[in-house]
Amino acid sequence: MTTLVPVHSSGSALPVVVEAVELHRVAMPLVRPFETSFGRQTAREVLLVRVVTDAGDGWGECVAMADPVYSSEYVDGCADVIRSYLAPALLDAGTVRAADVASVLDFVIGHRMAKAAVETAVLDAQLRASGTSFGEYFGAVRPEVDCGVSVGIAPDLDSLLAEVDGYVAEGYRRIKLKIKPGWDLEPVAAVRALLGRDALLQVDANTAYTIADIDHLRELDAFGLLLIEQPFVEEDIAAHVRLARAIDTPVCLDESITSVGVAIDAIERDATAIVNIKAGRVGGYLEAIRIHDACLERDVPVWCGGMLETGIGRAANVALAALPGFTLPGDTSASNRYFAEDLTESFVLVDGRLAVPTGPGSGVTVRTELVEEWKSRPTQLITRA
Ligand code: NPQ
Ligand code: MG
Repeated sequence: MTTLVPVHSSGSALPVVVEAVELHRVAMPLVRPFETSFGRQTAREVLLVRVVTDAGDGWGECVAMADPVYSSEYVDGCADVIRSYLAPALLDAGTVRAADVASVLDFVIGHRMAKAAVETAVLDAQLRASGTSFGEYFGAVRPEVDCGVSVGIAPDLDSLLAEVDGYVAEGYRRIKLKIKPGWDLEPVAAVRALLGRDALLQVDANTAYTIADIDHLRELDAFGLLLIEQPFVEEDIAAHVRLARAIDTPVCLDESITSVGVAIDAIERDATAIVNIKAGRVGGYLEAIRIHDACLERDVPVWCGGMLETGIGRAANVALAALPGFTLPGDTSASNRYFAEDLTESFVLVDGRLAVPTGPGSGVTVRTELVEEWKSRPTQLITRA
């Protein structure tokens, strides 16, 4: 069992001086295309941040996609804001702890995914130097986490059922189906019939519906879903309140939740009964923990979202998902759900769970030769002016 260590215990909060920031771009082929209401992905274009500090190196993975279709942030934009603003501010900040990074970067509005990657890299360096794991630092209470899997929109029902069947055979404890208008009631009915009544099943619309669809979405109540995730545009909390009043299926926000303040507001307005926590979307793991704490205090269940992370981001997500309020299986799937080969040790599903890494920092080793071999852009090095 993981030992509980307070987040600000002195040993793990030894500050570091950031001497350089490296930006690595890697193109990772996906084992199968991943289609959502916002498009079809065949590869994961990923931005990695490495900080070089006086106490050693640290890595952070940026969750932004190549194109601004899930969020306004995207890889080139993140690389630019880090190179032009975030890295120079960090290099000028002197000694910093991860807990100081948000205030150092606060002068930049938004750009949470870029900030999260930078903060995570500093946290990784700091914890590697002090011999503390992410799990210990975050307050993990279990050595492994229950895993679900997110299933893309398929070309037809037969291929959807075959894909879901494969994941069930691998041991996933919860299935999430991507839905959109024209791909909702039928696939959900077919998958519910395949899985049986008791299996955990949920859907994610990635903002594809409008309030004109409320009567239609109510038909999902027939399928005993755990939740419906983000049916409407991220800015429209009120529309989610209206749906939540009309439907029995719990409403869960993803894209809308950008900070602990927004999370509390959405909970208090009954727009969301369950919260999807993605550290990248909210500016980092420290803000993600604040959202977890606020939800736990209000008896709102949370689960850990996923952004097709490599092992670098996956390691941190698995540690986060080991906090006590994460009572639902997350999108923390095994490495082989997305990639034939990962940038770190593979995360392998055992009895539907992934183990929380126990080594210092993220606990995984970045395979720098693969980062080099698969790079899709020249590496950028940012040092003090
Ligand atoms: C979600 N993730 O919960 C997101 C959306 C998503 C696992 O369903 C490339 C990079 C493709 C990030 C496709 C899951 C992606 C991506 C979907 C994120 O809404
Ligand atoms: Mg989602």
